Amino acid sequence: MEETFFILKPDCLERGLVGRVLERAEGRGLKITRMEMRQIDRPTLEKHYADLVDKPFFPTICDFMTSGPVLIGTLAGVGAVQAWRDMLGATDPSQAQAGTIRGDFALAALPGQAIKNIAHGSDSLESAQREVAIWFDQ
Ligand code: IDP
Ligand code: MG
Repeated sequence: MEETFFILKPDCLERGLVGRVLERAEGRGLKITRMEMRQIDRPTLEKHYADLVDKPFFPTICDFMTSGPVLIGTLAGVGAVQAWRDMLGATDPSQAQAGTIRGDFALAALPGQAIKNIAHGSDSLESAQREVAIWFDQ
C-alpha cells in the first residue's frame, strides 16, 4: 500500500485544528499508519527541506517549524501521495482553492515570515520514502 509522509505544523497544533485536519484525511479513506508528536530540531529540518536550505527565507521556515510541537506521521492508501497533496492545496494559502486544507484554514504569510500552511505532504513517492527514512528510520 502506498504511504505518504505528513507533518501537522506548529500553526495546526497552536490553533487546535488537528482533529479537523485528520478527520479530512481519514474521511477520504487514508489510514494513519504512524503518528508521533515531536519538537523539531534544526538538523532534521535541514535534511527534510534539503532543497530549500539555501533559500533566503529558510531561516523563517526554521523559526516557524521549531516554534512549537508538530505531529509527524504517515498516511496509507491507494494513491496516497497525490491524494494528500490534492487535499492540502497550493503552498501559498492565498492561492489555495476553497475545499482544500490550506484554502480553508490558512491565510497568506505576513511579510518576512514563513508561509504558515497547516500541514506538509510529500510531493512524490520518492520524497515520501526519503522523508519516512529521515523522520522514522534513524
Ligand atoms: P509545499 O509545502 O507545498 O511542498 P515547498 O515549496 O516544498 O511547498 O515549501 C516548503 C514550505 O516552506 C512551505 O509549505 C511553506 O511553509 C514554506 N515556504 C515555501 N516557500 C516560501 C516562501 O517563499 N516564503 C516563506 N515560506 C515559504
Ligand atoms: Mg514541498
